[in-house]
Amino acid sequence: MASHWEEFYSTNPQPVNFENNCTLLKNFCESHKKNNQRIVLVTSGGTTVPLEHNTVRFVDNFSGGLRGAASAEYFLDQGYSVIFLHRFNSIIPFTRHFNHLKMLDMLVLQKNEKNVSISIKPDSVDMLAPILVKYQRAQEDNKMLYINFTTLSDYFWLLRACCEYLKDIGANALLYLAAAVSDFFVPSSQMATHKLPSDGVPEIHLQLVPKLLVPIVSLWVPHAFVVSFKLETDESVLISKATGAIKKYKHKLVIGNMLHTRRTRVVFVTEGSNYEIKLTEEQISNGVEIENIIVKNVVSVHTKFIEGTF
Ligand code: 9Z3
Repeated sequence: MASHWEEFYSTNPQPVNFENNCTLLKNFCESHKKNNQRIVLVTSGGTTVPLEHNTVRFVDNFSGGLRGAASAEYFLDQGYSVIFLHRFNSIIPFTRHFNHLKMLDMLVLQKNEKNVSISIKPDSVDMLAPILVKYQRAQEDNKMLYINFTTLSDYFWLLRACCEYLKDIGANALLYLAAAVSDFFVPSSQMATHKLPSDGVPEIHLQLVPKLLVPIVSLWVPHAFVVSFKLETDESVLISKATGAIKKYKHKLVIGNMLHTRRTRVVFVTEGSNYEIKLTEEQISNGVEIENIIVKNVVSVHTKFIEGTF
């Protein structure tokens, strides 16, 4: 009998552009494997679950993608190559510093009868320059691959493809699963073809999404270091749920966070122990991002894992 996750793949078609993304992933992993380079897969942003095949309505998962985008930058700082598997139009590394109108506010337009030119305001150069340096270095050294998804099904297909190419990287591969993945979905066979009529209360039957951590850890990348995130809104269940995930899926580390305090506090949960990372008032006022500390801690345990001491 096909497992729950196998059935998901057999009933949900590949996303458009899938083959092209596989080629990008293959080339990226092969080129970094040659240099014995560590590669991190950062997943980021929320998945959508369509309610209609011709989708007008969908159920979205909470996540703007800041955790993933900031972490991807800090992994680059730590020398990792990064596959950034993110929700289309969510927050992405580098440009996150100039979201919305900020970028336009940094520009000056000069115009005369003959020419139009654009330059950066002198007081913005100090902010832009170090980010531009990092971005350009990552581009030149081919250190960051951007792949995007929208629906839960896109995410499933692309995550499995990432694992297929990361398998050869062995213990140098790190999976950092920060995306907010829906727990419920409408199976393709039960989904309405057209926009749900609004002349009555719709009956929508959601089913449980298969847990991909099962095949990830046991089949797809059995030698990689796998870190998942756990999001809760009830503090009293955070540690027990995170510990439960470690026991159930047998991966190495769960990072627990609460919806309203996720920017300043997380809990690292491993088998048999847990510890908290909390920003101090001073760190917060100095603009320290918790992802910087999370990534340093994750890199340190990944190193131990590679050395066989974790
Ligand atoms: C997280 O817990 C992330 O830290 C956040 C980041 C989504 C809270 P933002 O994008 O937020 O920076 O605003 N991600 C995992 C969420 C999730 O769906 N986890 C599943 C669960 O909790 C397990 S994989 O059951």
